[in-house]
Amino acid sequence: MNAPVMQGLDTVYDLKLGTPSYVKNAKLIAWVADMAALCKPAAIHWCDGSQAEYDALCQQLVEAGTFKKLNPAKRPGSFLAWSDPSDVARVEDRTYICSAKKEDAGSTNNWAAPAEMRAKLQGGANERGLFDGCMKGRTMYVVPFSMGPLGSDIAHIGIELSDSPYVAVNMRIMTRMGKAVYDVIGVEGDFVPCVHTVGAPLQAGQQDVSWPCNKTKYIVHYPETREIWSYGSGYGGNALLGKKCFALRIASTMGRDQGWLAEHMLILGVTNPQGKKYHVAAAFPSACGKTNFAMLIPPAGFDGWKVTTIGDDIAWIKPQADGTLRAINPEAGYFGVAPGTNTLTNPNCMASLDRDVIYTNVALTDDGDVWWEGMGDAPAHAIDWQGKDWTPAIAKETGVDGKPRLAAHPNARFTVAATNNPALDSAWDDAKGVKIDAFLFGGRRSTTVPLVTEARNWTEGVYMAATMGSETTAAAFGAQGVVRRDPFAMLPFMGYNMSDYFQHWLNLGAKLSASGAALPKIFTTNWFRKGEDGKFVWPGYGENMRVLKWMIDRIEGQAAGVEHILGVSPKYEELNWTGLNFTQEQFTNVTSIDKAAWVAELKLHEELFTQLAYHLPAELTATKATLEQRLAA
Ligand code: SAT
Ligand code: MN
Repeated sequence: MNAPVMQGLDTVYDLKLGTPSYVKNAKLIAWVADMAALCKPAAIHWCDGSQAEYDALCQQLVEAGTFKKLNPAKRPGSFLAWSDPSDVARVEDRTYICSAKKEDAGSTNNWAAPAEMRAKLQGGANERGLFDGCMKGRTMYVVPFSMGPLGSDIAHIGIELSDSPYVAVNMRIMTRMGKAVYDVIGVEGDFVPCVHTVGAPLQAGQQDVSWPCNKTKYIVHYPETREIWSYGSGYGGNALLGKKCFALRIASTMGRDQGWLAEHMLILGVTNPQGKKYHVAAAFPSACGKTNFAMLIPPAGFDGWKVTTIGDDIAWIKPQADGTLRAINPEAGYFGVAPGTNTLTNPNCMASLDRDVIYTNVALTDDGDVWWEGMGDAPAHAIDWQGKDWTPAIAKETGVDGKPRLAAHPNARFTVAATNNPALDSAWDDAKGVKIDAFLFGGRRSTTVPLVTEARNWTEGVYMAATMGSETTAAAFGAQGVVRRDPFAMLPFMGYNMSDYFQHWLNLGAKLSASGAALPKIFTTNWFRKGEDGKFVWPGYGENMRVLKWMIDRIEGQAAGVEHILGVSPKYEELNWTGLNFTQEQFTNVTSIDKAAWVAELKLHEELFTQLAYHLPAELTATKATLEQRLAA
């Protein structure tokens, strides 16, 4: 198996696989040989996940010009990468769910027939595939990773083949990556195969660019065979295939088939002064403050309260025999949005970013440090994320639409290990996961949606999550600030038919209540209502603790709330206002329900339901009818 001679389309190809002796998985070895034959890399590197390997790859990235080593006195162990200006976010219009049947991908996903897509990517009778020879002149990294604590019943294994050393080092931070994974899969164990290429083969003697990528991009998922194929992008969610591709799109289909949930949710622990601990899983669309909420520091007036992070982006949740739901964070690091992060909005995050960080698309200061908009005082001079001189004056002169030119891309990111987080929960790596007490769904809405609402029951909670809307952000290519429906904050990450997913949630609720267990409560929040001056009314960030505490009071039966058309919201006096000057009038501003706006909102729900008509659960249509009756009354 070790020295196959591979017949490519245009050359005879001879490459030693160099499989390490500790790799014993037959399916893996055969697959790597097949993929090497297809992609034709110049070499294969089996990652062991060691610190020495990480350091060597970072050094290699520095030499290639992809990484700049930051000033070790300011940011020890840290690097900065600037991407190609065209490769800065997820590409939703290039993302495909290639299920055997189109209706199983559903109307919210791009679909192509698997055979057609395979011909395009791998090649067909008369067609040369995009992956054919795509890694020429490059090294193929074999990246073994566990999503979730190694060996946990809730965890799953993936192997990513990538020609990007940037991907290899990011994956080491974002997942449990390395040799130990081979022990978990042993000789016969299963894994999710993930193939990634930047799609920029190198000719002999050709000088490489610092961020290779291709104008053509394909982010492809085959749910039935649980495979991921990614072509042409080196960036985040397009290239770190453990994250959205596996942990959400592929895992959601595994969850559908096996009875569990893969969700775009943070998981936090909140401990009251008496030492009682609760766990909340919360879904927000990308770039809506999930990382901030997961690392929240309780404000004045909350002495003795503690918030700890289990995860900041993704939750895998499995029902247990006793009717409870237990959740793990499948990731091991954070790939967070830098702009807007500072010592006021997220002190724990800023502390996490002191050392051993990979920054992407932030600005480089003259003293070898990083800067981004919203970090604090602007430097007198910096090099922006596109490598150009930047000063506050230049930014003003060269800005567009009266807005200064940005030093950091609005979707600039940091990659950092969870273990850097001072608020990391002691159970974050617990193989058993944590018990979920409440779910929270929050969109970004300038109007209409109140600060916090508790659903009356599981079905109404599923309805609220299913019809959630949010204004778009820089995390994906396309227009920003437009309201779009984002069911469960999963719209870009759903691996199957959205209506089947709603049904899966309803079924799970029914199954759990049949076992007699108390279901987790479901809440919706909106931190983003704006006043007539166009400014956010709710202060957000650490102050969100006030809302979190009310939710816990509800769990404990200690707050009556007020019932309204949508559910139950707090009375002004039910929130602890110590240390914050927030008037009854401001509170009304963020909690009021404008009937006319809700009549219009329900029309948008109707549009969504029309789009999702295939397999739409009858319970949701009935819930909508009930809401309409309440509105009309
Ligand atoms: O680029 S990622 O998909 O990894 C981050 C995000 O958009 O939430
Ligand atoms: Mn996310």
